[in-house]
Amino acid sequence: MSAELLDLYERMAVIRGTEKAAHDLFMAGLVKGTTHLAAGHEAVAVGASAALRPDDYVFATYRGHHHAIARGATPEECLAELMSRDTGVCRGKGGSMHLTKASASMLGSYAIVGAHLPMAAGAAWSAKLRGTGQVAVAFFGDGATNIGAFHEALNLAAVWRLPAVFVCENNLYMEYTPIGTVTAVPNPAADRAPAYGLPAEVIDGNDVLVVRDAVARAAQRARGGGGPTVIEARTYRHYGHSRTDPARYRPEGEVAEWLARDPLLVARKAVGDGAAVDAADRRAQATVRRAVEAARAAPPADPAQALTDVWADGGAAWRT
Ligand SMILES: Cc1ncc(C[n+]2csc(CCOP(=O)(O)OP(=O)(O)O)c2C)c(N)n1
Ligand SMILES: [Mg+2]
Repeated sequence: MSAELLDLYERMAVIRGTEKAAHDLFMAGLVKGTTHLAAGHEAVAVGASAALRPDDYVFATYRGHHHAIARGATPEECLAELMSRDTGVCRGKGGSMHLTKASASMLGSYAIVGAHLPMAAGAAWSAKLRGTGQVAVAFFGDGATNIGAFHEALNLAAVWRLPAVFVCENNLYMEYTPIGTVTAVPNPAADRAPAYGLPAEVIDGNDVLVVRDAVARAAQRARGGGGPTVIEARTYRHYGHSRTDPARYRPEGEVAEWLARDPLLVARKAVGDGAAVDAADRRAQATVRRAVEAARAAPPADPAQALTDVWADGGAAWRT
């Protein structure tokens, strides 16, 4: 049994539990605003983080709780943020769609589809200019590949040979629309990469080790001056698009097929020691239970904090 794989399993189990808690808190009316849950996508976040340096920059979408936690935001900070509590990762200012923790190089989640891809290119450019060896990773959905900003970011990153990694979480849907019905190529991210002279691979996004290895290869290439890589990780969301969407537009057979390839099940089989995995599950559940209790007990966001830690007054320390 690999200790590393068991650790990755537990990290995924913590995210899964946090997403379930976020869903339950939303249904109880305790979440302000919306939620886009990433249950089912855990292997992408945990596998990628396992391949990155702590100071590598990460940018994610509104479906980004898993990336924030994988980078080091605690479940408590995230749930408190969803509930607009003072202990939230952005002290209640961001909510579910804007989880940012600069001290963990989690440079945010973004609600505008595709908007963060050029930002990730900018972060990669800054790393290149400063010669730090950092890479910038942008996670985005399949739908984002039909947005102009995706193409602009890939082009510029290719021209300037930026240390960037573009990771598409292809969950087959953009909101309620199957991506295949609105896209000219079968692999929405990977098939566009050659237009910019970039290498690409389509991988099993539900296998944490496959993701780790693909991101490690891309990051190594980027750090060595080889430029950006596009990775298309095929995965599936277990909940609907957002809020209370029951996702009835998805064929039953398709859902069953993907649930059978749940990233936690895949990792459980690979660990091969049921007792060790059960113990990891219990630890993860306890972590999430404590996080829910702490977030529920936390004081509301303080209006006096509304203008702190934003760009205008945040200083430049986060950039170093
Ligand atoms: C520029 C822009 N257009 C439309 C929307 C509305 N919108 C929010 S999520 C979404 C679907 C995006 O799908 P995808 O990129 O596949 O990400 P997923 O939600 O599947 O993770 C859309 C169209 C938006 N937020 N921004
Ligand atoms: Mg999608």
